[in-house]
This record gives sequence, C-alpha cells and structure tokens, in this order.
Amino acid sequence: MRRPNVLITGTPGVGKTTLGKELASRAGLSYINVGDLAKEDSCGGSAPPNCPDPVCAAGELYEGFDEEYDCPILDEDRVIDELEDRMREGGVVVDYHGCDFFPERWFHIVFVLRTDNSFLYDRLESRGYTGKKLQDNIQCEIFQTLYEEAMESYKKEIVHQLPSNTPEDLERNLDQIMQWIEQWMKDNN
Ligand code: DAT
Repeated sequence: MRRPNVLITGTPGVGKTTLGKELASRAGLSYINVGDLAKEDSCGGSAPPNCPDPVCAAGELYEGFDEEYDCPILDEDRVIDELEDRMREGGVVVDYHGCDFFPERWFHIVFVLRTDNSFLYDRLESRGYTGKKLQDNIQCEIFQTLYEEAMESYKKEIVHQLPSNTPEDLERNLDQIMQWIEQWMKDNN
C-alpha cells in the first residue's frame, strides 16, 4: 500500500511538533522531527562536535555550532542520506523549521503553519527564548520566510498555509489533513 510523505514546516513555535505527532498517530504514519534526529545520542545533541561517545551518530549530523543562535548547524547532506530509505518507503510525517534542502521528490504535500505574533511571542518566551533569538524568530514569521521558502522549493499547488493559533485550529488542521491523506490513498492504491 502506497502512503504519502507529508512535510510540516514553519517558524519555531508555530505548532509543527504538536500537529505532526498527532497527525502521525491518527493516520498511522511515522513521525520524524529533523531537529531531534541528531539529538538521539548520548550527547543529547547539546555538545557536538565534542560528544564523549566515539560512535555518536548525532555528532555526524551536525557540521558545527552556531554560537550566535546557540543551536547546532545541521549537516544537511548527511541528514538527507540518513532519511533517504525511509522517505522512499513513504508514509512519513517530517517536522522541521526549514524546507529548502530536502529533495523536492520526497514530499507529496507541504503544510506551512502560521501563527499570529502575539501567540507566537508568548509561546517562544515560555520556551525560554529571549533577546535576538526571540526577535529573529518573530521576524521570520512576520516576513513569512518559511512560506516563501516552501513556495520556492516545491510546486506551488502542493504548498498550503494553515493557521495555528488555537486548539480549534489544530483540530481543524488535523481533520483536513486526514481527509487529504485518505483521498491520496484512494487515488494512489
Ligand atoms: P514547533 O514544533 O513548531 O516549534 P510546538 O508544537 O512545539 O511548535 O508548539 C509550541 C507551543 O505551542 C507548545 O506549547 C504547544 C503550543 N501549540 C501548538 N499548536 C497550538 C495551537 N494550534 N493552539 C494553541 N497552542 C498550540
């Protein structure tokens, strides 16, 4: 049975993980958080390239550390190699705050979650973001950076924006995506 690959993208804090995990669970798909992929080893993702574990796969998925933003820099080519087989099989929900480095052929549909500033500000603040990191993420949402990145990276007709402000939005989005998946499965099997 063929199953679609779904990309959930958007600014940090818009609700990708909340939606992605619930969607995967309801639809019986697998869920991959690309940011967490590299953290699944003993260093906890916090310390590459200085992980004490000599065979740490996590360190291999990073190519450095961004001091300004206090976050690891993904080695995009290695992430792609790591995921290729699973993506070819299908049935994967991918969650990441970037989308231009994935192969276009991987995804059958792309959702860009959007959140109003006031909501997003509160969510990022309660996540402990402050100063430049907080401001830059808010600006990323204002400039619809991820939406434009998605529109440039995939066929426009497979890219959809979804509001992600309230729990009602979440439920509506889940219902809509579930319907789309069911239709895709009918059309492709
Ligand atoms: P992301 O994965 O995009 O960084 P998240 O799923 O971790 O975002 O969500 C960030 C916070 O916002 C978290 O506390 C859950 C909450 N949240 C997510 N979607 C929401 C929604 N539709 N309505 C209200 N809160 C939401």
